Amino acid sequence: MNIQWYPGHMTRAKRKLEEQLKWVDIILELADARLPLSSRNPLLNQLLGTKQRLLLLNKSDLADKVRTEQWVTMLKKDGPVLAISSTTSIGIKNIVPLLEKLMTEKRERLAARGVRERPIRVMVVGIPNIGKSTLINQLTGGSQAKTGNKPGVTRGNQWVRIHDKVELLDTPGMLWPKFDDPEVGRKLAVTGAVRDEVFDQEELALWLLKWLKANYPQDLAGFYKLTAEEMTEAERSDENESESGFGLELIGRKRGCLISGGRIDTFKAAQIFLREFRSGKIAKVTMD
Ligand SMILES: Nc1nc2c(ncn2[C@@H]2O[C@H](COP(=O)(O)OP(=O)(O)OP(=O)(O)O)[C@@H](O)[C@H]2O)c(=O)[nH]1
Ligand SMILES: [Mg+2]
Repeated sequence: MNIQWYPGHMTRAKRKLEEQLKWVDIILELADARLPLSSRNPLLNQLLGTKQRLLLLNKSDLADKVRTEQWVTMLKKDGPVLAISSTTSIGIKNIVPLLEKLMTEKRERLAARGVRERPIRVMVVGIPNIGKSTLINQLTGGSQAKTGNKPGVTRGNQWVRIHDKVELLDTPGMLWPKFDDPEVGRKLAVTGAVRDEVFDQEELALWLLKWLKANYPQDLAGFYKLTAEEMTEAERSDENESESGFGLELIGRKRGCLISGGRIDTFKAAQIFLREFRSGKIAKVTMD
């Protein structure tokens, strides 16, 4: 799938990242704990070269806890990893000590060359809306970095000092121009990394509904108080794609999305469903 929407500011962000890289000691890469594979930019390996990296699985409060632990264990084989949550402060206090540990060797090298001790320079990178600015505010205990519940909030790069030990560089979220696997695009869209205008919201919601039914059926049924009969009804709509929208009608009925003539506003139902999913209220999910 080729993404026609690769916004200009992301191209600029990429160039800027390459420029800033030489000033930076460590990269803090934020990925989504719900998508430990799909939310990592495949271009980063080329862009960052051999620069030290700490991987943070953020939004772990929204992910399947057991699966997150499994992912951390697996990903640790390639380098340091922490599961965190920037809004609930899970894992936050482990970040600075780990950065200092990772910096020890470089510090010693710099000291040997007579370079005066200076704060560790850390660049925070990751897909849009993953929580880079929120994390920076959490670490500084302030609100210096602008945040928002939609992709594309941070535009320029901004340095923020945590204390005398660490300086953080906030960067705009970056996606890559082409998703080889269309599933990756959908996963990124339902978790909020892609602007809503890019995908047809009803199609996306239907895809998610199907996915939840397959992977977290009890959570789905529990949240929308779906009877066994209603779950089967939703399944039938899967089998008959021409009647698609049926699953959304079910959600719409539960949420009172009515239009004249007693019909269901499936667009509104899709929006509500996606919003409820993103808030983590339906289920704590891991999609990779
Ligand atoms: N549930 C949950 N929400 C989070 C977490 N971290 C960030 N958020 C929310 O995610 C949204 C995006 O956060 P930002 O910090 O603006 O994201 P960003 O990565 O800076 O986004 P861009 O600047 O657009 O690239 C906000 O609504 C945050 O409150 C987390 O760990 N858990
Ligand atoms: Mg930001």
